[in-house]
Order: sequence, then structure tokens, then C-alpha cells
Amino acid sequence: MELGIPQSFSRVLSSMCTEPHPAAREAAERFIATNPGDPGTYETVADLESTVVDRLGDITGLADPAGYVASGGTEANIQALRLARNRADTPDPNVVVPASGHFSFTKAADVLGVELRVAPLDGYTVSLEAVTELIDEDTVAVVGVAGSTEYGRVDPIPALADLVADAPGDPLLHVDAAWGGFVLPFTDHAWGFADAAVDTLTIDPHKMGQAVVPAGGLLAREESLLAELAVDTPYLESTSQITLTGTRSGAGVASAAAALDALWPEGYREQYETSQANAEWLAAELRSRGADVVSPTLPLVAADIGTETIDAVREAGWRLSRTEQGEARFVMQPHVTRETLRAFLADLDNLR
Ligand code: 0PR
Repeated sequence: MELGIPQSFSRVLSSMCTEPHPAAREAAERFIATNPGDPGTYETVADLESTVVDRLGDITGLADPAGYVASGGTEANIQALRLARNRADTPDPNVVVPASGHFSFTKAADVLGVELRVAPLDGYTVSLEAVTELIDEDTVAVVGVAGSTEYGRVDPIPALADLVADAPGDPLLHVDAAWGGFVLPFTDHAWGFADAAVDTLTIDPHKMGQAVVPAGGLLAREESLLAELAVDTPYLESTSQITLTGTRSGAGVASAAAALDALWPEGYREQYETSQANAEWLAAELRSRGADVVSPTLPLVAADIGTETIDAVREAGWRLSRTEQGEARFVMQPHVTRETLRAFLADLDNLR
């Protein structure tokens, strides 16, 4: 059988995946047959996972982090809501999620039997009044998004923490920084454990972290929160497991360790600066062509270039997807260089 050649990144503009760092690729290959889900057998990769969790703690402002490397942001978000539900003492749990929340929260609510209360936005971030109205004594978690999927916007995390502190049912605050977590440390945004009373947080090495897929991250302020997820594992040397999946990718874990070792903090800072400059440059170029552009506060640009134009550039080979509102969405992943953007604009100009 001919396997074919995977999609090249040269024209991929809307994906949150990217070309992994060379050290991450090498580490993935080396650890591909290991299973961090069985730390009694695969000790080296289990140690690497602890290193990754410690580094993710450095990035998010948590001195003594608890957590693990998940399969991605979806698993991390499901697990965060699962631990919040298990910890609470209500037969009728609900979770308040911004309308900008990723669809993984819809999956989480479905599998967990938790009611999802969607809070409308005020512009591009969640309305605090709406969150206040939705919280009641059965609210087990409130979610804030730090780097939204469509617009890269950051909810007011400290204000959400204040609401949670005053809430009747003692809910947890979960922050979804799956994509934003590797760029936010280099901005002035308040988003992490150091900035507010955040309980759990999603941060994915396989997005801006330049690890290979699958490498997501779930962090918790305290080990005791993760204990809510523990199930007994009678056939393993280790006695319990907190992850959702059983056998897990050692490649993802090792690649995350290698990428973090190579890039935190200076490499990620340089990438953020390059990506943010590209986002602002692209926004200006599209505005000069008459497009309505949503200002990129993080390296993600949404612009109304017309739905026929999106179809035409897709026809020309560009991988470009649209927001629910129909804007073109450009995610400034490391593989999206100024050269890529110049080539895209040249095609855009020719097609219009
Ligand atoms: N949270 C946020 C804020 C996200 O943007 C995403 C993924 C997730 C959670 C879920 O993460 P996993 O996909 O790792 O489980 N958002 C991407 C998106 O919808 C997912 C994606 C990634 C889509 C790569 C396409 C693609 O090529 O854009």
C-alpha cells in the first residue's frame, strides 16, 4: 500500500498543530513504544512526565504543580470538569462556560452528565454579569478561556476568580489555556496560577509548545484535586490512575519534555514575538485591502475577507478555515512565517 505524503505545513494557516521542534521529533521516535500509563514498567518516560509537569508549572506560575500529560486539550478539559463534579456534593451539577469555550466542554458535559450553562460574551470575552447570573449552589466549576479558539482572546480571569470565591456552591475555576499557554507568559495578560486563584488549567504542548501530537496538559493547584480522578489499578505496580486514557503515548510525553527543554523560556519568547509581529503585520495588510479585522491580542487573526475569497484561496491550495461568523482565521503557528503570509497575500491579490 502507498501511504502517501502527509499534508505539508507550507500552506496551512488555520491549524493549531505545527511542525514539531527537531528535538521533539527525535524524542517522540525514541519513546514511541513506551507507555507512561504504566510507570512501574516504563520508568524513564514516567520521570520525563514529572519533568514536563514541573516545567508547565513554571510557565503557568505554579511552584508545586500537580498534573499529567493528556492526549490533548479535550481530555484535559473533560478531566477538569470530571474532578470538579466528583469533588462536589450535588446530584444536579452544572458548569458555567463562556460562549467562546471550545466544543470539548460540550463533550465533557455529555459524558459527565453535567449541565452546561453557556455564558454570553461581552465583545469577545465572557460577560461577568452573565456568569454571576448563571452561578448557583449546584455550580461545580466556572471556566475561563485564556486564548480563545476563534479569536485568541483572554477572559478576565482575576474577576472570574473573585466571582468564584463569592459563589454559593464553592465551585472550582478552570482556565483553558490549551493554545494560549505558551504565548501568554510573554504578555501582560493575567491568566495563570500566579495571577488569580485558579484551580485547574489546560495547557497543550502539542499546540504552541512545538511537541508532537498527542501532548496535552492538565495542571491542578493541589494534588488533592487530582485525587478526585483516581481509580484503583489492581493489575499494575502502581496502585491508582488519574488519567482518562489507559495506555498513553510515550512519544507525546518525551517530545514535550524535549521541546520544553529546548525552548523554555527564550525559544518560546522569540516565537511569540515573531508570531505576534506577523499577526499585526497581516492584520494591517488585510485592513489596507478593505477587510474588517478583529485586532489580534494574541497571535491569531480573524478577518472578514468574504466567503467567496476564502473558497478561492482554498481552491488555490491554502488551508484556511472560518469562524462561526464566517471570518477567515489565521493562527500564527511557528510554521506560518512572514514569507508564507506574503505568498498568501500575493495569491489573494491575484484571485480578487
Ligand atoms: N481548548 C482550546 C482553546 C482549543 O482551541 C482546543 C483545540 C482545545 C481546547 C481542544 O484541544 P485538542 O484538539 O488538542 O483536544 N482547538 C483546535 C481548533 O478547533 C483544534 C484543532 C487543532 C483543529 C488542529 C484543527 C487542527 O488542525 O482550532
